[in-house]
Amino acid sequence: MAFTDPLPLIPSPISATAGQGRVALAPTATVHGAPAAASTLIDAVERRTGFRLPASDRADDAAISLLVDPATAGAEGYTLRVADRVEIIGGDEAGLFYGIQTLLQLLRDGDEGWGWLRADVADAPRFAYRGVMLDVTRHFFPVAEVKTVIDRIAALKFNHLHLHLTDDQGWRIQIDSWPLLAEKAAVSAANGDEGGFYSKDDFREIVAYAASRHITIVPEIDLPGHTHAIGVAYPEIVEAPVLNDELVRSTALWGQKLPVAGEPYTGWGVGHSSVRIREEGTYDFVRDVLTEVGDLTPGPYLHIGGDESLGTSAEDFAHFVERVSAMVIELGKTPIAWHEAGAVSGIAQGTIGQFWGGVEPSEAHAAEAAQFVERGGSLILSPSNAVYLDMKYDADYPLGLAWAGLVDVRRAYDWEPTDVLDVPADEILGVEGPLWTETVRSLADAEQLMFPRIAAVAERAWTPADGAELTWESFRARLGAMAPLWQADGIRFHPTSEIDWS
Ligand code: TNX
Repeated sequence: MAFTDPLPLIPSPISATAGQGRVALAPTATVHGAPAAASTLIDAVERRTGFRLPASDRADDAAISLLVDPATAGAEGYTLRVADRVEIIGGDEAGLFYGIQTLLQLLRDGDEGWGWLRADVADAPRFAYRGVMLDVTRHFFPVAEVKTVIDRIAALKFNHLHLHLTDDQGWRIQIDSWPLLAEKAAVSAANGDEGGFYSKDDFREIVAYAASRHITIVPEIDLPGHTHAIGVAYPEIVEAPVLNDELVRSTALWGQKLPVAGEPYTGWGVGHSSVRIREEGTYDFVRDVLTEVGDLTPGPYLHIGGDESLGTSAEDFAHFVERVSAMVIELGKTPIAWHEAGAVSGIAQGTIGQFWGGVEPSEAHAAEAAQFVERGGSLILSPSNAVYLDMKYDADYPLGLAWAGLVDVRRAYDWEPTDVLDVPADEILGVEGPLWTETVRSLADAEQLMFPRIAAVAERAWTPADGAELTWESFRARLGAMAPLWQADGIRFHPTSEIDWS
């Protein structure tokens, strides 16, 4: 990039001033800081350059010093100065971690070898919740692949990973009190792909790995719809499939079989399944599942789904959502639900809504979302025609769906969170980009759909609305400059022609 260009940073910081040129990075440059932060930096530099910077316990003459000082920056904030020495001061440990991520984007290879671009940065996030959702049901991602996703999103300063753990096509988490879920309900996935599930130790490993990168895991048990797989293990918990016109039509369109009670479902249809709302046994099941998942999860949230319950009457849906949202509160967690659950007036106070309508929503969707705020909850924004990472980039793109529209990088970037719904700005907890995986059959597929659009989601979630670099032209230039970093990390991004990749 030319000298007058913005510093190649995504998400763009609150303030960033470029200096003249680079500071060389010698393999002997010492790093001083708490062990966790120092090794985050040392390991990442090694992955990029092949050399391992030495740690030092001497603060005064370290080439790179990593500090925490709450007086310098607020929660998750940091300052970073790259001059003859490098100094990062986090407002807390997360802030220091984000400062290190920024520094890594300033690490560039050139004729004179490796060096940092000189910069002076002061930064903090706009939203407390910056999320990505991974649908591990339609396609199952083993633990190692989830860790890779965690590394990739942490580098963009996301702090939540929402795991969509259950759906019609498969159940992905071991539940000791209902052992047949792992044994029978986990074997399938969409398209006849291989299933799988996380044992409790697997899940703990994911939670711990995420925590070491300042990411909170948000587990979702999707209820009362999206529950066909439960019936493969425990038929007494679910109703017979509801074969509505839309399902029959779309299933025929995709050339797939209709769901059959008790058999694994591998199609893409939605809205055909429901747990038995009026049976007490259903609530024993749900309580056991939520208790075990809650016990595995140190984070504050339990996502209870609530989307597309098309086979459930409005009264039954309300009955279920009231009881289950209250159950989550009793378990000491904060419920999150997809925005349809906002229609339920008795939903537990403080439930957080996840909005998936468009950036210019229908009145019905907007009203459902606004209800969460009326009842003391806040909102996570996932507008489907901007941040759904499973939408096609363009009509010819082989992966993805198009029901919410085509989402090119500009579409993913050009929207403002506070303009979507008529709610006070401080009721927006944050932004999340979901990756549904009906068309995804490998981590490589997932990466292509995520990257580069996920960078747009990251910037919308992090950078304040009045940020000087918050324009499409600036973003486009900065995004192009990510290519060498992403290539070095082995990210198989979609090299869309919208961007001039450097
Ligand atoms: C809608 S939007 C769903 C998912 C699908 C997705 C595909 C929402 C909360 N649910 O069940 O996987 O569309 O794009």
